[in-house]
Amino acid sequence: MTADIPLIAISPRLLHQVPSELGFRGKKLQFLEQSVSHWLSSEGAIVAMVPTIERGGELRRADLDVDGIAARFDGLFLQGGADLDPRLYGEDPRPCTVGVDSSRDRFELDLLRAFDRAGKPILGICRGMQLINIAFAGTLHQDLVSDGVTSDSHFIPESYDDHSHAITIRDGGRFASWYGAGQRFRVNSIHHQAAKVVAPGFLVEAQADDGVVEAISCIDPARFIVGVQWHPEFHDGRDPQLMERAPLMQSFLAACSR
Ligand SMILES: [Mn+2]
Repeated sequence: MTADIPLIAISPRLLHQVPSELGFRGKKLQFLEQSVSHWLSSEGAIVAMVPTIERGGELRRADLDVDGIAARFDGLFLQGGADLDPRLYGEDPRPCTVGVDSSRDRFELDLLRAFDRAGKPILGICRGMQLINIAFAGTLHQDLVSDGVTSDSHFIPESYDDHSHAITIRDGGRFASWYGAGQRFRVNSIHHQAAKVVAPGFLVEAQADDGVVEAISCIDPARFIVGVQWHPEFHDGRDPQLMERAPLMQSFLAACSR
């Protein structure tokens, strides 16, 4: 492997109950949605998924050396997925919180903290941004509509990756230097939760017109920890109106190469 090609770790999504037609009787799957790795690969990264250790296997969680993993990789990429357990940010789960996967939550928090200890860059999308926010003591809206934050939906399941809305880039952050302060873009939106209290030490980088926080980053310029609420992996050029995804990925990979 060439030293200047960044090697990026992706944590898996977990499928605890595999549909019987797939043939994995009684087994669990750990998986990656391919547009995520295509986005990383399109800018020259080498991508590897880092499986977790599940209860019932031959290994125990304690056998997983997350610091060893963080030492080997140049950066961590956190995918989207199920809602985070609200107990992680001090709330009881309400019925609007769905599909909590506590084993994934614990594993990704362990990984995130290990990469941060190692001083390695971290980029999170959707759930990944929410994970970053709560890892550094922020909180989430369990549901944007029932919390009265917005009447506009940020989540239209039947439109899925075709649904988009406008955001505005705020002054003074990394996104302002990559995209221009005050610039407006359309971004894809597939989320019903979002940051409520933004983690101390983090900056709001972009917001939707209803005020929903759409991007955050660590204020410390030496630590590249960035989250976006949208899915840049779906901004693949099919819809030319959507925000260009390359400057974000190029900045992440440049930080990973340093
Ligand atoms: Mn949104």
